[in-house]
Amino acid sequence: VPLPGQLLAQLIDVVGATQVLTDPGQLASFTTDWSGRFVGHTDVVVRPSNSDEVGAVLDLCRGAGVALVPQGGNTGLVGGGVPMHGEAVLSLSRLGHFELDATAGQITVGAGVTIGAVQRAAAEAGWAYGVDLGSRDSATVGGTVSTNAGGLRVLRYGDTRAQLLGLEAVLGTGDVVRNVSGLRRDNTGYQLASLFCGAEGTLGFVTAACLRLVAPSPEQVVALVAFEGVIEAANAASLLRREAASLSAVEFFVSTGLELVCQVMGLAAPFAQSHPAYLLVEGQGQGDVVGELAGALQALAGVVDVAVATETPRRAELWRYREAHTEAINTLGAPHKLDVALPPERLGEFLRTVGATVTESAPEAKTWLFGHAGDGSVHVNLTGLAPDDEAADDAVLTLVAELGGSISAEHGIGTAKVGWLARTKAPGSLAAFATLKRAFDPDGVCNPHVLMPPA
Ligand code: 2HG
Ligand code: ZN
Repeated sequence: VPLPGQLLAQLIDVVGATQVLTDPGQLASFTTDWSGRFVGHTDVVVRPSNSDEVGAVLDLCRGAGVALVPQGGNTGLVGGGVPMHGEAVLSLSRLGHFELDATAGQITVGAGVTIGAVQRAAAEAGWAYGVDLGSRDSATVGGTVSTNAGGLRVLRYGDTRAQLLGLEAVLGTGDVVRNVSGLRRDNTGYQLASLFCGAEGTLGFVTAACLRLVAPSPEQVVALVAFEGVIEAANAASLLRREAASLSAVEFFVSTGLELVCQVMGLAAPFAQSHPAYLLVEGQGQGDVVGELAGALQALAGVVDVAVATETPRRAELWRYREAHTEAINTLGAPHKLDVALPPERLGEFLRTVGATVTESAPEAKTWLFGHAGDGSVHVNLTGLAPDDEAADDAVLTLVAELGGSISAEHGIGTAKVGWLARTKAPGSLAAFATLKRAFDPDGVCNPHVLMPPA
């Protein structure tokens, strides 16, 4: 659908000519996602600077029957923030409002503020923010709220929903939900903030959020633990949770991923020998985190080698073996990215069999496994596939559903997994989703191809 001519002029009236982009050169970075797999197209990117402007842009687009895709840091990885069907792009990166309450331990920020900026502001005020992820300096508050991003410390602090004390959002109806006062206890009816968290921009657009901060952790330790097999590593991931109260992360990877990371990043291998599976285990707190972690590691079976770090640079080096997976895998060509969850007692079985499942359905594909094993979630990256060849994705997600897991543990559904949502969601839940969508976005202009097919 071509953009109605007068719409551009009206959008310029609201946000100014410099914030309505139509030049193809300027549009390119908004139409391709970070991984390179999702390549969309659009006629216009609109960049409002506050929630009133967001509301006005939404009103104009609704009136003209033009759908909008909201975009933050464009690091979502499942095609939820790129205009795959020619939608207009609503870039929220200019919403930079910032307000920290050091007494209450909370921060109210605009949707465009990055997670890294929240972390740094929290640290300066003697607090910390519980969510951390590799894309911290690109990913924004609006995007992480809308996708309910998890990241590296879900095990300890929960996902983004668990940090959310309040929210401001413009609904598809034009109504504005504004509750960023952030009282810790507010038990007064429907939790609209929670509803917007994970809605992926399908009900309206998050413009600001109030987030809880947590106590800082002056004592930190990281151990890289090598295992004789993936089953042993998976069992250990589950057991560790009850062995150390200061446990803050348990991340998994295997020998092929580690070798690729070392080769692409030019890093020395952590151990003299290669091992089948690894856990990066982190403890954080204000007490004897080293002693606690040492005790916890002794309780594990199948450990063949351990490297421990307490000093910041060495801890960062060990983390890099895990965090650099995403970047290293992207050098092999745009991967297919799945982020699945399994019940803890099925995780080992999944990790052991998923590679063969992929090979059966797509012999040319290569499987990369890494992720947040401490909370039962794992990233399955597939390389060597055409962007739209979904046979291997289907095989993996079918296995996940058979094992009682979830087709998305942390990145959300986006456009990538719409076709599989019904595998693990019952008809009653899907009907309730559709009812909410109709009520909040009756004209279907808010990210209409994401999460569910358009009505
Ligand atoms: C991570 O855990 C991110 O590093 C990205 O969620 C996962 O690249 C991926 O598939
Ligand atoms: Zn992840």
